[in-house]
Amino acid sequence: MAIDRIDVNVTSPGRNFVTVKVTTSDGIMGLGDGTLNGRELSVVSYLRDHVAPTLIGRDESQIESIWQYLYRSPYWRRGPVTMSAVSAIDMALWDIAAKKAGEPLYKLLGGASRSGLLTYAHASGTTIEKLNEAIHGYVEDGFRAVRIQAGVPGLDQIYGVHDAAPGGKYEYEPAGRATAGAGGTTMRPTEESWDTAAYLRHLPTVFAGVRDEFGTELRLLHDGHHRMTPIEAAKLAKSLEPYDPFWLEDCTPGEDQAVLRLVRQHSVTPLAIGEVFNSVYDYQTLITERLIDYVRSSATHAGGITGLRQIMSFAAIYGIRSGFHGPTDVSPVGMAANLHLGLAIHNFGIQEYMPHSESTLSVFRTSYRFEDGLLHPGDTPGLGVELDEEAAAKHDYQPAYLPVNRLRDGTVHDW
Ligand code: EZ4
Ligand code: CO
Repeated sequence: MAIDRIDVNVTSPGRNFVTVKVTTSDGIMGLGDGTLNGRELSVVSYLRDHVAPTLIGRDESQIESIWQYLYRSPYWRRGPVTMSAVSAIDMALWDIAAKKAGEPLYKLLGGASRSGLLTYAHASGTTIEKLNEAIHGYVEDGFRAVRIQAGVPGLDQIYGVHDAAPGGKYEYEPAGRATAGAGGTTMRPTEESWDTAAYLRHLPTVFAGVRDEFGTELRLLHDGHHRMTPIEAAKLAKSLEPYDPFWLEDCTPGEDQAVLRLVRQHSVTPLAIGEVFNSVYDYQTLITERLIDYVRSSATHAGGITGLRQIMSFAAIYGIRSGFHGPTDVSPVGMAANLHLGLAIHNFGIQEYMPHSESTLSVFRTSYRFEDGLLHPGDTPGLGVELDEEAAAKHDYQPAYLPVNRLRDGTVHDW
């Protein structure tokens, strides 16, 4: 059989999503996620203009061969736009293969290595009290791990920090949507102010406040969002040690792999990096020198099931585990891909889970489930996600950008 059609769906139920639909000559349909937050339409063009025409008529069961073709044929290897497009096609082909086998995808990946996936939620609050309130909600829901982000006295809005609605959960979407300005103002990323010294002083007190309230058992994670210099990162990692963090994520911009040596020299706090990476080469130094403990990539940005499995096989040899990226900008299709792979691989660590909004879930119907702190991809053949195209068509694309971080002196800061 062969690939007959490739369609690209763009929808915006609360936030933007790019979904590929591959249809085979015998009428089987597979879905893949190619959502690249803030750069969605570049991936749409890449898929429609440069990928779809080259794949029509190919044998859809040759997943590895097609992956290698898409990786090598542009000449310009890697990069987030290319690899998000590769991810979308790869996921759709795996979805088709599993549907044809009549099995949930994880069974084609070697079968389940565990009964469910340890999962962490996002708790945040502008104050320690509000943060603790949010954590209580997640603990009551069964979560055994939470990522904690808190406001810093003297700083205004901080990336990833938002108080939960009363009685509700954290539904924070970091990408700001365009507001219709008079005469059609151009949408720009907002600029948020930042002060690393204040953050470094404050964060250990946040961890202390949470440990006081919840004791030692609950796993606590924290995301530094690439905001520190190497020595600042080392200082933070060291100062969090008494509170036994599960991990410190993105303490420095991950592309400068060698600086993690410095952080390692100073601290035993476990480190996680990789949500902005898109290939195994981005991890070469980090993995071979065991500079991280968890791989943060997602199937959506690291080349689909095939690309992410390649990274995890490499990591396995060095005893490094998964901590796949699962924010709301990874669509339910991408989330399902993460879950199937996570259930199958031996070096699974933890899965991030930021549940999608009701609006998103009315467009994407999922079969994955959360029970007793664990996620499971479900047993529907394939990835187990359906796209309701009629519902999707009601949500037009809206430009939205992530904010940019600036130090108080106005310098653009990395994150
Ligand atoms: O900033 O997915 O760990 N999770 C994160 C996310 C990312 C967004 C970027 O699109 O850091 O909130
Ligand atoms: Co992150």
